[in-house]
Amino acid sequence: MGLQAEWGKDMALVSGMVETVHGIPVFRGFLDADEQRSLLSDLRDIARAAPPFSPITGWGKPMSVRITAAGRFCWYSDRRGYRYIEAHPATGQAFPPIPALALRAWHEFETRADPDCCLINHYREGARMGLHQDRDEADFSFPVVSISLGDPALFRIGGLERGDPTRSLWLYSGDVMVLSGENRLRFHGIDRIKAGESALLKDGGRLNLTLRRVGEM
Ligand code: MD3
Ligand code: FE
Repeated sequence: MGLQAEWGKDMALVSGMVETVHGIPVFRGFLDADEQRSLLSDLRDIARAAPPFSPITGWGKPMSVRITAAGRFCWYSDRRGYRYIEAHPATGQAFPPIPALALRAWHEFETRADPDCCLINHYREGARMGLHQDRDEADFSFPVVSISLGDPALFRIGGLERGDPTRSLWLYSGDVMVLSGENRLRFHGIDRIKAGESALLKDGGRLNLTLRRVGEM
């Protein structure tokens, strides 16, 4: 996991690939194939205990993305509006613990505290996520760490206002993106999924994990 440094005679070669968009680092292949399979197996257990659901938007329409979570908090929406919840809407149970591999990824970027939410978004073919800001968390000084698994997704990122110009990039299985500082409040969304590209998920599609701190310290 992470960036491999190879020490030569008088220099360090960094073999991990880092791209930036708007100054946001995207760590390509941060999780190798074995790590992706291992994380996926943890996510299957989580989905059994806390079945994914489609939140209902303020307009009364179900979202195309299915959501569940690990950790204390899960994002939720119904006709009354959106909020973070601490019990699964169907089972009434607390959400399962955050997978160790996801925690390890977070700790490569943030050591002040553990995340208290690992939101799990499941995109099937045709699913998308409209442009939005994530601003219902208590402390924006904590980053959001995103992990992509499965089929590629066309990610769009803009500025601090909805109408600001946007840029797009593809996120691939194993990629990790870190949103911190001024980037934490940028508008962003997922325009589409390129189905059938990755064999990681048995039925295809994409999973995205976002590690965050929702509550107060
Ligand atoms: C940029 N998820 O769950 S992850 C979300 O791929 C969400 O499922 C998308 O947006 C997905 O809220 C994008 C990357 C991401 C997450 C949070 C951000 C980008 C962000 C917060 C601020 C700016
Ligand atoms: Fe978001």
